[in-house]
Amino acid sequence: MKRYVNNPIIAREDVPEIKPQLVDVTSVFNPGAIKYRDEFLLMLRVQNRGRETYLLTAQSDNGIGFALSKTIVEFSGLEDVSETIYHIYDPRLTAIDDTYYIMFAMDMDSGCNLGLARTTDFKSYRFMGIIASGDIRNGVLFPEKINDKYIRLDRPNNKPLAGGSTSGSSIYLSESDDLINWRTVCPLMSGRPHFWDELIGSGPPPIKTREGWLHIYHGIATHFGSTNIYQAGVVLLDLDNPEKIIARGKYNILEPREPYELVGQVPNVVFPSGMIVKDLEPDGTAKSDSELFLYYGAADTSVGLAIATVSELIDACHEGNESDRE
Ligand code: BMA
Repeated sequence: MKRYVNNPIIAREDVPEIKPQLVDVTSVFNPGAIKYRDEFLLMLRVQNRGRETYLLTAQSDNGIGFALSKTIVEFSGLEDVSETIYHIYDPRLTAIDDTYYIMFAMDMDSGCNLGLARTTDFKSYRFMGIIASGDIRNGVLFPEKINDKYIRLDRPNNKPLAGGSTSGSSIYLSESDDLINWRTVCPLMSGRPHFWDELIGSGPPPIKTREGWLHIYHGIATHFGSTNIYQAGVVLLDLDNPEKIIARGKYNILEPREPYELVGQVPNVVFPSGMIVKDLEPDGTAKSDSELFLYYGAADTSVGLAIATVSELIDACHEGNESDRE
């Protein structure tokens, strides 16, 4: 993908002062993204110097210059959760009809759970519940039901990382009738040991194209002595049966190269979390010649924008697997 020339598009200095929580903040990264009333909308993860996490929205008419809201996102209904919630972060946004769903990670004593909330106006937000517990994150909801079921991808954490934390080596597909109770259908794809995506997790929710569901995920190379390297890659899933992988790119499509990706709170990280396709067919399918904006966290410190066309990313799914198309 091509980086926007004036990256990062949002940095800590752009976060408005909201006293007492957000004053001279540390970082802003890993945004969810969605088109809302013809505008580009991001939901940003902001961290203050107490290492507390807050979510803020930002809006733009061109997807590049964003105005950040002066109000912190608050979810009604969270007060019903009896356990302490330390952080809510890495929101992924999905529109289904006129409702916008936000799926996020929740750090709690019981582990990292997956939570779901909804809004219709990006002013008031309703927490709907904890939809997976144990140790799981990177939950992303598909923008429509398939075979009458809601579908999500998620990533249980089970592999130890150098440094003591854990991460996952497989993305799973789950289904639900009501968005609250979910059933694991199958493991969808696994990390590829020794290569760029040894551990993996979903990025933004998949988008519908004529050729399949186009999905960007992150891959972590863990075999370098000093650091893990977070990169982005692509996979194409069957439209009617997303358990079926049509093609998975052999190469990453974005990797840490620029100083703001190489240096920061967590070095060597590009973490794709939001994606907006500019032009859609009347039925909501992405036009293949449309530009696609990918928003990503850079070094857990700022927000980068990378751009490609839909067809370039579909080609990238086949790259290195040329026999796929014969
Ligand atoms: C992942 C998550 C992300 C973070 C990334 C890089 O495990 O915690 O929120 O951006 O690590 O530190």
